[in-house]
Amino acid sequence: MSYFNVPKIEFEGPESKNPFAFKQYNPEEEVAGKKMKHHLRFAAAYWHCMRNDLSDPFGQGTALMPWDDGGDSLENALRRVDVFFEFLEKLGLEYYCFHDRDLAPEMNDLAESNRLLEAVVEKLEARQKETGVKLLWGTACLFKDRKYAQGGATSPYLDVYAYAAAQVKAALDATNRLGGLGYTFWGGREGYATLWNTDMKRELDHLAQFLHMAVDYKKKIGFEGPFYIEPKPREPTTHQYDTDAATCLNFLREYGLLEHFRLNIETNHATLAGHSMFHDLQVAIGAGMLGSIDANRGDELIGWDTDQFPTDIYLTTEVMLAVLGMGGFTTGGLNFDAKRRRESHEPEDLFHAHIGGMDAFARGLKIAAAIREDGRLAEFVQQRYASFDSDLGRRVEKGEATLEELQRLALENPEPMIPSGRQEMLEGLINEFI
Ligand code: XLS
Ligand code: NI
Ligand code: NI
Repeated sequence: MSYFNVPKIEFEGPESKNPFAFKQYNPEEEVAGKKMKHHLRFAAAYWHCMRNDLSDPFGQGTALMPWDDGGDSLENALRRVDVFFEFLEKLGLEYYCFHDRDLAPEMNDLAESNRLLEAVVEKLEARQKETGVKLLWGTACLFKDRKYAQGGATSPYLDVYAYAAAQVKAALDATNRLGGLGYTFWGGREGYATLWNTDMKRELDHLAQFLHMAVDYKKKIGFEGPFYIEPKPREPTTHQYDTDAATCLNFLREYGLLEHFRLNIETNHATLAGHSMFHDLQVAIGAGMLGSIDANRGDELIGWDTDQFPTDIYLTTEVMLAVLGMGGFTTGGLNFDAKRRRESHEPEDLFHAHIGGMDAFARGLKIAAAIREDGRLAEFVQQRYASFDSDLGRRVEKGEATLEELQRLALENPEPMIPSGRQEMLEGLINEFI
């Protein structure tokens, strides 16, 4: 039984005009000492591929999903697994990510919801074994249901908090059973709509305790993957507590959670926070805390999380420069947390979207590797800071220098002449490779 009238997607090279072929992504090709597929570790998002009907706040869903009867039956949920695995296999995607509620519906009764989830997980486990596909991360959806309107782990109401905890417990069990490489917390509703009704300090304390309980449970069941926090500044809340990488790092440090977490950085969330993706990646990497990436992009003209497929070569180059710079992913990967435009409603558009994203990242990888190999960019940056390689500079960096010593240098050289930052030259240099 085949659900997509699409061939297996193969690499045909840059000259190919076949829309159902990779032009850049050649999984087995070596770049910088490693196969492309091992650098990129692409994952598909179950929610966007299988559950996103492409509705928006002004209009109904447009996506054609002939395999889906729209109902809450287990049968329908199980059929989606087969559709998804056909999709993964045809694209050669080796990883995926899910929310509990993407896999199985939320029923009015928690025990029943759990039972359905377990049944789908059983099937996923079998399909993973059969195909070698792996789970990059799982997560619990603590934002869709109406009970979460005022938060899950930051809800003012203990019964909602308990329900959220129960959902995370079940989602952790599912992730563990499926050999998930990580587990993500995205706090979609963990924030506020107005401060007039909000005790922010108390909510943050509750959130931290929630995460501590999750850490305890993870140890108890022997789940070895890292926990990821996925920053985002707003939407759906007015203010989301996990605003950006720096804010998350501070929160984790303040509450003694740092060692159990890493960050999952998403492009469109970084830009919503007023940063570039390159910036938030560097904040995370600088702290040794980048775990994984949600690969997408926003639109300069639209101020929300449009979750578009990444096709901008500058963006993918920057991302891959950052990833190569940190020595590559360990447990993480590039999860396409991206959806087709509402106008791209046919099943084959799922393929065009992922092919475009995968090719864009393959190019970004090759360009980033070439820039590193060339060495001029890194050399320039290193030279820029070379005065700190002096004896006094080293002492500053080690925390051994004093204001008096620095004053001596300042008196000897009271009007420093600084060299150019050469931004335009470097932008030209990058363009040599793009
Ligand atoms: C929404 C988030 C979400 C997380 C997983 O903006 O990106 O999809 O990745 O809950
Ligand atoms: Ni995401
Ligand atoms: Ni997002």
